[in-house]
Amino acid sequence: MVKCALITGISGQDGAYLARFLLEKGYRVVGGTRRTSTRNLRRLETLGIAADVQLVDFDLFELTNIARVLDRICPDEVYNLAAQSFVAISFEQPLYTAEIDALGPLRLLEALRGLGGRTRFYQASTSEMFGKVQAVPQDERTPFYPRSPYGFAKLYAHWATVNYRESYGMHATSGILFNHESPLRGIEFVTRKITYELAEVKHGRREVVRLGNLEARRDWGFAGDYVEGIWRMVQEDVADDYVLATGTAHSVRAFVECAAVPLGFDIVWQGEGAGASGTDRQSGRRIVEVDPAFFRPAEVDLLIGSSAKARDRLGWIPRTGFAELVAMMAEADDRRVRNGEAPI
Ligand code: NAP
Ligand code: G4F
Repeated sequence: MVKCALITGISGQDGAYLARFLLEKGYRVVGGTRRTSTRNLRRLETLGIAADVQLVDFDLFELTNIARVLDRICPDEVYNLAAQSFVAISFEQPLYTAEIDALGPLRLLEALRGLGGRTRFYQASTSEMFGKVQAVPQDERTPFYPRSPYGFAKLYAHWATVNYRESYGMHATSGILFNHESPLRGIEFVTRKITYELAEVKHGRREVVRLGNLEARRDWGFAGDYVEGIWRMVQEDVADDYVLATGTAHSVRAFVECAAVPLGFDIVWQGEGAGASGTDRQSGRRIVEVDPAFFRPAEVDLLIGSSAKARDRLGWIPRTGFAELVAMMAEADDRRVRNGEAPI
C-alpha cells in the first residue's frame, strides 16, 4: 500500500528535501503551505518536484484548519517541520514564535489524539534547546538550557511530544537536530548569508558582508543527509527521541574563511569583537565587517552534538563533511549571482 505523509512547512529547506526523499521512497506526499500574497514554491521547483506533491492550505495557528486537513488527508505519517525558525527574530516576536513553535505542535498533537492517535508524528526539535550547554558534546541525556524565545518555545513542543507519547501511547518522535544547511537554506541564516553575500562581493554587487558574532561555533551538517535520519526515526517500531549531528563544530569565522576560497578570496583578519574585519589578501579590500546590530541579546556560544544513538539504532551517519558542504553552498551562490537569479 502507498503510504501518505503530510509535511508541514514543505516550502522550507527541510520540507523540500524531505518531500523529495519520500517521493523517491514511493510515498504520496501532501504538503501544508500557509496563505501568503505570493506563492513560494521555489525550493520545490529547484528540486524539480513541485508538480509531484499535493498542496493543502495549512496554518499551525488554526486548530480547526489542522483538524480538517488531518481528517481529509488521513496521513500515515505527519512530519511537523513548520515553524518560525529564525532565532534572531524570536527575540523581536516572542509571542508569535510561541504561538507557532510551542502551541502549533500542541494543536497538531491534540488533533491527532482526537483521530485515535494511530498516525505517526515527527516533531522538528532543535539543538537550540541546549542553549547554554551543560555538557560537551550534547546528546539525548544532556539537560536543556534554552537561550531564546525560539529555544524555549521548541522546548515546550519537545516535552509535549514526549508527554503525548507517554500519556496516550502515540507514536510521537522528537528529532533534536543540530544546524543543517544547503544551497536551499534561507538567506537570513548565517551560512547562506555568507555564501550569498560573498558571491555578491565577487560579482561586484556588494561592497562588504556585515556579520554579528564571529566566534559562535556550530555543528553544521547537510540538510539532505538529515532528512533521511528524520525518516528513519519515524520508521522505528517504538517512538523515541534522537539527536542528529556531525560531531564537529566550526566558528562563524571559520565558515567565512572556508566559503571565501571557492569564491577566489583569501581572508586576513584584523581586530577583535565588534571591531573585527576581514580583508582579501590579494586585493587588500576590506570585504567582511562585524556589525553589532547582528548580535543577539543572549548567544548560544557552542553547539556540538553526539548522534551515537542515531548511528547505533537507526544506522544513520552524516555523509557530507564541512568543507564539502561549504563549497556546495558557495558554488551554488556563485552561479546564482553570476546568472542574476533572485536568492531563494
Ligand atoms: P525554514 O526553511 O524556515 O522553513 C520553515 C517552514 O515553516 C516554511 O515552509 C514556512 O512557510 C513554514 N511556516 C512558518 N510559519 C508557519 C505557520 N504558521 N503555519 C504553517 N507553516 C508555517 O526551516 P527549516 O530550516 O526547513 O527547518 C525545518 C524545521 O526544523 C523547523 O521547525 C526548524 O525550527 C527546525 N530545525 C531546523 C534546523 C536547521 O538547522 N535547519 C535545526 C533544528 C531544527 P513559509 O515558506 O510560508 O515561510
Ligand atoms: O545561522 P543562524 O541564524 O542559526 P542558529 O541561530 O544557530 O539557528 C539555526 O539552527 C538551529 C539549530 O541549532 C535551528 F533550530 C534554527 O531554526 C536555525 O535553523 O546563527 C548561527 C550563529 C549564531 O550564533 C549567530 O549569532 O551565527 C551567528 N551569527 C553571526 N553573524 C549570525 C550572524 N547569524 C545570522 N543569522 N546572521 C549574522 O549576520
